[in-house]
Formats: sequence, structure tokens, C-alpha cells
Amino acid sequence: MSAIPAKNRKLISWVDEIVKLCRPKAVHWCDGSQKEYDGLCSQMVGSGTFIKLNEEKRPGCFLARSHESDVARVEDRTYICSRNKEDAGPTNNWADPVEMKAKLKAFFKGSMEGRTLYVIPFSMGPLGSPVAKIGIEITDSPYVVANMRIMTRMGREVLDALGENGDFVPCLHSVGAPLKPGQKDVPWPCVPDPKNKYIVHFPEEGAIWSFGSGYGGNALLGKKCLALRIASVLARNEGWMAEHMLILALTSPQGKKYYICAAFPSACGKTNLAMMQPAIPGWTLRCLGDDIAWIRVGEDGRLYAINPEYGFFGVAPGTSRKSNPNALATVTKNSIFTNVALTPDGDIWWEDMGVPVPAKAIDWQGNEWTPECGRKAAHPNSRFTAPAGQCPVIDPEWENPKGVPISAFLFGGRRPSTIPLANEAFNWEHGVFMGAAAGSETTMAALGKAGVLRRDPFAMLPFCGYHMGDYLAHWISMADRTDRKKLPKVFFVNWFRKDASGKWLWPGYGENSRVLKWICERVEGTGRAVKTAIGNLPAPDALDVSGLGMSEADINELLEVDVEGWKRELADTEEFYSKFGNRFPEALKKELEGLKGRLEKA
Ligand code: SAT
Ligand code: MN
Repeated sequence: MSAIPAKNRKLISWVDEIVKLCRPKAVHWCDGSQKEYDGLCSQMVGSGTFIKLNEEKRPGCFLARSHESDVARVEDRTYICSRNKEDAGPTNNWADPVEMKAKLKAFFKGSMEGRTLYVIPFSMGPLGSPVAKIGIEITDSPYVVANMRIMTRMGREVLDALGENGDFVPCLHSVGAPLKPGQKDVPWPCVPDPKNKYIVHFPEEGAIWSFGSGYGGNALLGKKCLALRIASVLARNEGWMAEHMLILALTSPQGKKYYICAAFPSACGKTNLAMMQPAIPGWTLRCLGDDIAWIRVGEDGRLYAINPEYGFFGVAPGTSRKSNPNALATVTKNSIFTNVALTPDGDIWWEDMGVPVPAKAIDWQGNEWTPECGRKAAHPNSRFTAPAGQCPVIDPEWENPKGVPISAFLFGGRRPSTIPLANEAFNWEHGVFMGAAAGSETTMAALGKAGVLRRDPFAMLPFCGYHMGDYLAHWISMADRTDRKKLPKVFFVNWFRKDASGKWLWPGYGENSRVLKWICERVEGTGRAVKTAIGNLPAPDALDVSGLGMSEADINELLEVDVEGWKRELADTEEFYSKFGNRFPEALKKELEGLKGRLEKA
């Protein structure tokens, strides 16, 4: 090994400590160069981890197939190890940090034997931005290194920025599969037994330890672990917000630009919305991020958002020319695909891709597949990893170190009944109440029962690194940090309403731009609304539905106030909130009572 390229004392001693603990056969400090990336990719082609895709059809692209036990984030193995159990709150798994460290140390002991330990310096947020945070991930997975180079700003410049005394979030990761001398490696090493996977956060120390999984958010520690769970704690302490939100920009025919941040639980089409092609003429949409927003009060008192990530890690199945043409265009080159199907011509395919179904393929487990075989070719949680800069509608401001000023927050969920297509909050506290009550009907059998409502405040349920009641109070407190007139307006949207026969009432996709248009008009002060018990709903004719051919009855149903349905909604929300005990903010109790009173009178 050449000389250690780092000068940072804390870093050098931490790497030294981990090398002694994990006993790798070699140590590699990542410089983030193309040469290094290409070398790792060829090495992984050699080891069977990567399959090189057809260079003419998918230049610079690779396919990886995970172990069948390692296909998604493992929420039940995810821990917040705060000193006091109470501080992790009722929505997180908790363990004592000292006991957990001792337990994990036993797992990590010798866990990298026979493997190379990679040190990955990365920045969440543009390097040098006052908003950015530096992390160092130690991993024994070259797959993680390659993905981290797409998902974060990674390499030597980060070490330079860190200097001798800069601070960083230590992120320790091992797939937990040491190799004995002479033992042959497998394409996807991991710990197959789910009980021995651990995704652990130490919020007070600001550290992450992840063991046993090589997949997505379990292993790419900059994303959910650092940029949400650890960052949410830093944000609360430092007075800013780390949110599970996309960032998009909408420009009106008059040339006025509005930045919108939106939070949706999983399986609500967040990536699709983030880079949607508006169906209404004259409006253009640009994307800044599809998953995470870091938000601060700017010098002018408005809230500013940046996307701390550098790439997209999107769900492949269902991504089609209809649902998300810009995502398809983003993944035409320099991308990594995990657990999708391989076609005979060396390209990739997944269910609902909107292209002809191949007559045969190799499925995500490496088996022969035909359309008649009765199995899915791609895993439902198969993913693409692609550079954000390749998105054809990436916003020119997406790397602005100051971020972009937010006009509106959007919350939503998959709600077949009761919740209207669009609803504007009366004020900040009411808006926080809306976000706190967000929830979605589960769609995938894999998540347990389908069609069950899962409350997911701010879509942060699996990502909040502290007590969810305190998190809600933090949202409320943002109004004290600036002039409340400068706060974004808050909206709740629902693209997923069904009529009594089960038919979708709203066309969705690019047509959602019609709702965004109304939202921009409300921000501008021109859009018309009616004040109702539940919020400000679009006035009749305020929503541009021209050319949709929708019946008036359907439009009315999308925008009605279903008083009985809302009373049930309220009772369910109240029950969910009762979990937060005395940490549930007073301001939200008031909102609850207010809504109750208004519904009684409605
Ligand atoms: O695997 S990730 O955590 O990156 C994506 C997700 O599960 O939301
Ligand atoms: Mn997400």
C-alpha cells in the first residue's frame, strides 16, 4: 500500500482501529477517479459480482444480482442506539449503545479477513458548501464503493476538504463474510440469516455501524443512515431539517419558477413526480432530487433546500416511458442495475418497462425466464443507480451550494378514499398537522397485508433518528426561526382516489402537473380556493382539467369533503398520535381539536 493520503488525525486513528478489529488482507484509500472505478468494475466482472451489459445498448453499465436473502432495507434490524431508550421513541428499535457496540465488535472481529478494506471519503451536499457533511465509509464491498461513487461526491477532494482537524461521520460497513485462505468467493457475499444483520446508528456519537447486508440503504451509508437518520438528529440540534423529500422546480408560462419539496411514503411514485413531464402546455418541470432534502433558513428568511445526494437509487419495475421517461433516459449509460432481468442481447428488462416483453431472459436470480413461467423476471425492489447529472431535466441550480428557495411543501399518500385530490393548509401548524397525519395504503404483499393504512408522518417513519414526537415539535418550531410569512405554503395531495367501483378517479403521471399548477397559483395569490372544515380546497373551476374529458361527478368526488370519512380518519390519527405520549406537541393537539370541532359543525 502507498502512503496514507489522509492528514486527519481522527480519521487515521479510526481506520487503524478498524483495520485491527476487522483484519482485512489489504487497505485501499479511494481516490474517486474514473480509473479506480473502472478497475473495480473489471475486478467485479472477474469475480462474478458484475455482468457487463452490451456496450452498444447500455454503455458503461453493469448488472449485479444480490443474494436472495439480501434484497431490501431491513427495518426490523435497524436500531437507534441513543443513551436513553426514551430518546429513540416508540417508532424506532432501540438498544443500549454500550451493549450494542460490544455485541457488534464481536461480529466485526475478523469480518474482513481475506478481503480488501476500502476507505471511502464522501460528501453529502456539494463539497465546500456550508450545508454539506462529510462522511467516511469503511467497507469490504467493492459493489458499495462503485455505488457510493455514483450516489455521493466521493474521493480525494473530500480528504483535502477534511484537512487535519475537520470532522466527519464514521460509517462502518462489512458484508460479514470473511474468506479463509483458499476459499472461493461468491458473487454477493453477505450474512444470509436476517437475524444477524444489523443497521445501527449512534446518534449522540454521530456514528453508523452496518453489518451483514450489501444492499441499498443497508450498505450505502450516506443515504438513509447518514443523510436522514443521523442528519435528522444534527438538524434538530442545529436548527435545520433533514427530510425524506424530492425537490422539483416548476416554471409557469410567464417564466416564474417555483421550487417544491414533497414527501410521500414508498410506492407513491416519488421518483416519477420528481422528474415528471407536465401534460399541461407551457409549464416545465426540472428535477433537483428524488429522495432527500436538507433544508435551512436562508439569509432572506426563506427556507432553502439542497439535495445532499449525487445520484438516483430508484426502483426499476414500473419505470416506463409512460410513468417516468426521464428516468429511463437517465439510465441509458454509466449506471448499475441490481436484481433486474438480463435479456439475450445483453440489455436489461423489468416488469412494466413499457417495451415489448422479451421472449426469454435471465431473471434476477440467474435462472432462465420466459413470460409464461409464472415468476417475476426482476425483483420488485430491483434498482438502478444512476448519476443525477445524467437526468435530461436536471435543474441548473441542483448543485447550488446555498440551495433553492422553497415555495411549497407537499405531502401525500396512497389513499383510495376520503382524502381529496388537493388540500391547502390554513397555516404552518395546520400544515405540520397534515404532514404528521400522512399515511399510505400498503401495496406489496411483501410488506405484510396489502390494503392496510400505515401512518407514516412526513414519510419519515423508518428514517427519523430520534423520538418522533420531538421531531413533530421540531417542525412546529421552524415557525419561530423566521418570519412566518416567509414559510412555504403546505399542501396535501392524493393521486390515488378510487370511486365506489374501484376505478381510479384521477389519471395521474404527467396530469399531476394540473394540481401543481393550482399550487403555484395559490403561492402566487391568484388561485381560487374554498375554505372548508379540512382546509382550502380548489374552488370549482380553479383546477385546470381542460382536455381530460372527466365527468363533473368525478371531479366533485375528488374535491368533496367526506365528513363521515374524515371523522373516522381523525379517530385513527388520534389513536396513532397517542403513542407519542407527553412528547406529542401541544400545537398539534390544538389542531386535532380544531378539526374535530369544524367537522362537528360541517
Ligand atoms: O435501499 S434504500 O434505502 O436506498 C431505498 C429505500 O428502501 O427507500
Ligand atoms: Mn426514499
